Amino acid sequence: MATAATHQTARTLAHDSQDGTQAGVDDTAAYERAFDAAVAADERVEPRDWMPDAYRATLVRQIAQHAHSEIIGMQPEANWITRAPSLRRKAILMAKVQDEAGHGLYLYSAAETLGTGREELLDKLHTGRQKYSSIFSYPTLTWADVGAIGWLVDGAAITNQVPLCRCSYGPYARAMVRICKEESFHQRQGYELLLALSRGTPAQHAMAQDAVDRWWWPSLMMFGPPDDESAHSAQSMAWKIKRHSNDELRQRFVDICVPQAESLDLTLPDPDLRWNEERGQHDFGPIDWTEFWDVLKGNGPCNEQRITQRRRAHDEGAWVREAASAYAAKHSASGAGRGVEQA
Ligand code: FAQ
Repeated sequence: MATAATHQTARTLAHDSQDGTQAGVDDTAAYERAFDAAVAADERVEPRDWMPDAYRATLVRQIAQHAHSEIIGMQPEANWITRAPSLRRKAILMAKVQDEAGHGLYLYSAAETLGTGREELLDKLHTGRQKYSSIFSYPTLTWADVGAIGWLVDGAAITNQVPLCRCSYGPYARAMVRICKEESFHQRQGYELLLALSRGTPAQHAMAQDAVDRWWWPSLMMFGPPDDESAHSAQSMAWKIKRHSNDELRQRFVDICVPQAESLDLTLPDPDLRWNEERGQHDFGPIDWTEFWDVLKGNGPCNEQRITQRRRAHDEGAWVREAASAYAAKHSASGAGRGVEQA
């Protein structure tokens, strides 16, 4: 049986070979076997290791979509920063929105380790060639939506992303550890916000209920299409990029939310939601997949607004990127100078 050290040797050899001569057919087959064995043994694949082109492309696709979701996801909540009802709520919301920018940064950096730069990925987002999560094409109509996003959207994100901490690709898995810690704080602030509204005046309770009514079904859609329509799940699970199927994670999320909704004294808007003794899980009603695919095509209530705002922010930030590049160039030139003097 091949040991971890053997896999590593083959993968390192593959890396050396990539640096120099073209790998032959026999070499490629050996690298593939070493890669498969490493994944089977739950070893992490690192940027300098040999990996199949399709594995690399799948990771870039998923990580890019994830990164885009984080930065587009800043918009619906940022919509309420100026109207937060207290200084405490404003400070919390600003910190949360800044965290999302940070998550985007970790994820674009993880994609860069696969050889795809941030500029290229942003260009694909801005020109509609890459997606962001369907959930961020819905509007935030009231202050309670900030609570519903924290409780449901961050809750769904954690359910989906905790298993990604064990993703086979090292840089993505490590980025997810930090992201999940922060998402956990985000989820709690949303829950606490909704609890305050739910225990407030009848009008506040109604506002919280209305937000949950609007965000529940789109949150379930976040997990992606049903397993039998999920184009990438089987291969991504074989590569241990994904550890669970879309439907498994969606079910886990429903089971987590039901008792939390009871504690919040809010109702989940699904007449078919009930405990199934036999399955030991909740049954829930049908999801409107037509709506999901329509949002993915760009026809959600806010798709256009989100991308227009993103492009504007990118254009307005051009001077920051130019200044940072000029500073880095100057710094590296003066750093090299210092190196010469010291030598
Ligand atoms: N929205 O074959 P599958 C957050 C696409 S972060 C849009 O099942 P896969 C934090 C999919 O790309 C939220 N598109 O795909 C936050 C594929 O299209 P393609 C984002 C979707 O990749 C909170 C096609 O459908 N999280 O919320 C969606 O195996 C609050 C077929 O689907 C992540 O990205 C969707 N919901 O599984 C920020 C987590 N679902 O590429 C701010 C990482 C599917 O062939 C505020 N990603 N599609 O054209 C994943 O875990 C996976 O990519 C899935 C989809 C599970 C999302």
